[in-house]
Amino acid sequence: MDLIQSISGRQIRITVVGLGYVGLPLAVEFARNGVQVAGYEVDRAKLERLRAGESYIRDVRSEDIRSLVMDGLLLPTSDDRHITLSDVIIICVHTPCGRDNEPDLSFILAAARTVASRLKRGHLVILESTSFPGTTEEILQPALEESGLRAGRDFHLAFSPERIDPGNPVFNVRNTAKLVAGTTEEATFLAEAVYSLVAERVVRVSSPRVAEMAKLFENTFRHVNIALANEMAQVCERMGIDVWEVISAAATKPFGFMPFYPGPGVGGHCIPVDPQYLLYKARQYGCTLRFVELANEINDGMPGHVVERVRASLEELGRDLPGSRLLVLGVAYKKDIDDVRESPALKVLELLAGSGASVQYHDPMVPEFESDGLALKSVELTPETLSAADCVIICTDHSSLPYERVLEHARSIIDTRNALRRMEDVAAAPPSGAGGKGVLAGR
Ligand code: SAJ
Repeated sequence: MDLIQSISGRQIRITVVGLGYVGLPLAVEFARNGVQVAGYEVDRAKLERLRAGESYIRDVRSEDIRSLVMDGLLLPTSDDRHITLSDVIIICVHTPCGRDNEPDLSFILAAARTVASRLKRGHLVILESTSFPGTTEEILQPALEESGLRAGRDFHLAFSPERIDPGNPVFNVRNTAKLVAGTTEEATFLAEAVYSLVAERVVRVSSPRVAEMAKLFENTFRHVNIALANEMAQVCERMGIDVWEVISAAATKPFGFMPFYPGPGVGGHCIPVDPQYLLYKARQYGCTLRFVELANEINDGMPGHVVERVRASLEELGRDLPGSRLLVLGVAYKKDIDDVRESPALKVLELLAGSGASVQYHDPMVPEFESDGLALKSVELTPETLSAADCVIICTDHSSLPYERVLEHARSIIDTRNALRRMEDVAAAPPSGAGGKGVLAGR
């Protein structure tokens, strides 16, 4: 049976390389659709948890892991021989930024070396990791061809950008359109057939470079528009206009507008990172992306702006930053998740601690963290903890935070996410902010 028939008949075996926030949901979705999946992962702690039937990704249920592992449809492994036994290999390793905000492709290259060592004729290899245009054909392909096999002749190679949105209760692997592009027509066709097993809509594009660029454009679009919202917040603050009301008013326009919101900065493994991959490649072609450079400047400057708002708020209490007692609420990079990667809240804490303040944090989803020499544990959010703080700074608007209690006991609040206003009926809240407690929303 040839590969396309095996795919259509779900008779294929897939190895997903990398079981992080992208690879694990993808592996589970294929396994739930009756495909035998080997989840190749070098992190032994992750493998042990999966073998114990435990998920470490909030969007993946442990009961699904348990049943799929028990049914033999999902095999967590560090044995790369499973790659040879597979028909399709999907690489889902992360692509962070290294020094000087430059792309770090070391994880792709390590995965490529592993796959190349086990590559066989007829394999379909798909890269999902976000990277700059040309990565699939100029970086991954040569690394795989170290095997002596040639893409297009001996094995098939394609790119399909991941579109996982951690914590999104609506969009998932199944209902999010999947872009695919192979280095050959056949590779595109095969990749389309593979993803058709798990995604309702698969969209072919003409080349891996188009798919790579589309992904970067998606996230650069967010980065730039978040920066615009952050800049609007600063202008509205100076003009005494409520930026949150402005945005919700503008969002009543059913076309030609898409709301983005100010915050303490931009975190996560996508939005602050992906545009740097694009900028890096653009510069190699002798051009730049001023919007990305400006968005970097604005978004990276937001933690410092929050600190200035804290300083101003303390002044109203006759206090100064050195020696003040500050409490940050929420350190995850966005609401209702437990991930602190690139979180602006950590930068706010570092800056506040560096200014001589005594800092604490409470985050129900992040029991402790260590970042740039700052190691803290989440404190209990008691009335005493709140009233002991000279200022409370809401950096992440987790749904589970007790905002009523914060309003009741905090002496001063900087609400960078407008969480309090959303908590109260906006119609009843005074435009200056909820409760008149010096709540500086939208900073
Ligand atoms: N943020 C703002 N204002 C906004 C939106 C986001 O300050 O209006 C901040 C968030 O607080 C966070 C950062 O930006 O710190 C990133 O937020 P995000 O909502 O973009 O969340 P991510 O990083 O998980 O982005 C993912 C991305 N998914 C993929 O890359 C596959 C992105 O493409 C999605 O568009 C995004 O989720 C989403 O739509 O939520």
